[in-house]
Amino acid sequence: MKPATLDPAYRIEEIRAQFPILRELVHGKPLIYFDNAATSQKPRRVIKAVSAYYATINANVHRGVHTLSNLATEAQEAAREAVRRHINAKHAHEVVFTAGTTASLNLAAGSLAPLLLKQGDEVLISAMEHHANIVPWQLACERHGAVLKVIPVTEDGTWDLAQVPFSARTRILAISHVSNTMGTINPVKDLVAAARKRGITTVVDGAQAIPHLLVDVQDLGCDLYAFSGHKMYAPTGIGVLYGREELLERMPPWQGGGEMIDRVTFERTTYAKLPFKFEAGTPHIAGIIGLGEAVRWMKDHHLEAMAAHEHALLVYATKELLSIEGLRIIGTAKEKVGVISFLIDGVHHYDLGTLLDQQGIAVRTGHHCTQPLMDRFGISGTTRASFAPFNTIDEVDAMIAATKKAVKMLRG
Ligand code: 7TS
Repeated sequence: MKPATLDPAYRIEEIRAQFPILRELVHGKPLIYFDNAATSQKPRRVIKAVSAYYATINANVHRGVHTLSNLATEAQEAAREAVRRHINAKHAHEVVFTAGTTASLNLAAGSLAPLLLKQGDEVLISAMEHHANIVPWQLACERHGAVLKVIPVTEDGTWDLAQVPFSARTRILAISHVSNTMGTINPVKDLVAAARKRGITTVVDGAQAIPHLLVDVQDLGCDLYAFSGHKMYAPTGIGVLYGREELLERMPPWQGGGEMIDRVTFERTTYAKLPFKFEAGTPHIAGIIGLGEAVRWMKDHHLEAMAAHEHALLVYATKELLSIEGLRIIGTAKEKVGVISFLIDGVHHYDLGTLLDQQGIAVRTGHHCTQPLMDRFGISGTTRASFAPFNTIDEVDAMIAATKKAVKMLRG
């Protein structure tokens, strides 16, 4: 039975035609790619934009007076403006390019800590954070004698809002918008508002939200918002740290080097204006241009329509998976993106992942860089399927059939 929620107006074949990788075979089978939360596939437009940069305007940016350098600079800054519009930042200089979410969060922690943290102060995160939103804060706390506090997670995989350990010493709140392991869409706006009332600086890890939700940083009200290009159809090695202008102005630079300075002497260096103060060295120009094109692609193909399609796949896959005896889903919140983590009695996730791969089906297995969340549920890992706009009901059916077959085999 196909679900009635699949929109017949959604032009899935047109979307699929834009992803060259979908023509690849894996173990002789057509690729079924359900590992989109790890990294998304790239539409042809993005691949073309990257190669066109190298083939026609490759030069360093913000440096030369020569034509190519000016063209590369224009293309880079047009991408910054595209990203600004996409997340509704007030100013383009509030968009800082980094190497990815991990780099953005390290920048945030590395720069905010000396500004805000003193002995005995507290940084508040949640129990569902990716390691990239745990370890940088741990390092910062260790350096400054601060303490890491954690918002607990309920059985269905949401924040326990009755137990948010705000205190008079909380200086920073760093939380994910969407859980990479469970797909939970968190009530970020409410928690950010509560934190800001207390004068707490707020940092949001948007790595898993940005591919699926229309993110409006002004509406969310957060101070900093981090994300990666490669999870939103852009190349690897490029990401963003959005920052509210007033805060970015106050934050000290994180890395030093070329292009982030105003004037250097051996006695004293003054820094460039935003965003360049935080962009030391030659940037990933091709990646930035690819990110700009990915943002335009998402707009042209209506992110909301794509997200609605992913949601229909989520509802269908959840129902079908639950028909497998002994299967348990980790993360059953009402508000979710198209991510399902599951466990099956008597079946190791690694074995299941390997057998699915033999059928051409790519899923992720393991702890998903959320070991404390695994500890919370008393498990070592899960199998995770994560959906994209090009996935189909037939592909979900193939995964269910392959899973049932694998379960039979593994249980003997
Ligand atoms: N934060 C979240 C919520 C993530 O999901 C990830 C990557 C990161 C931070 C780090 O992003 P990076 O681009 O700097 O690596 N998450 C995953 C995942 O779920 N499977 O592979 C990578």
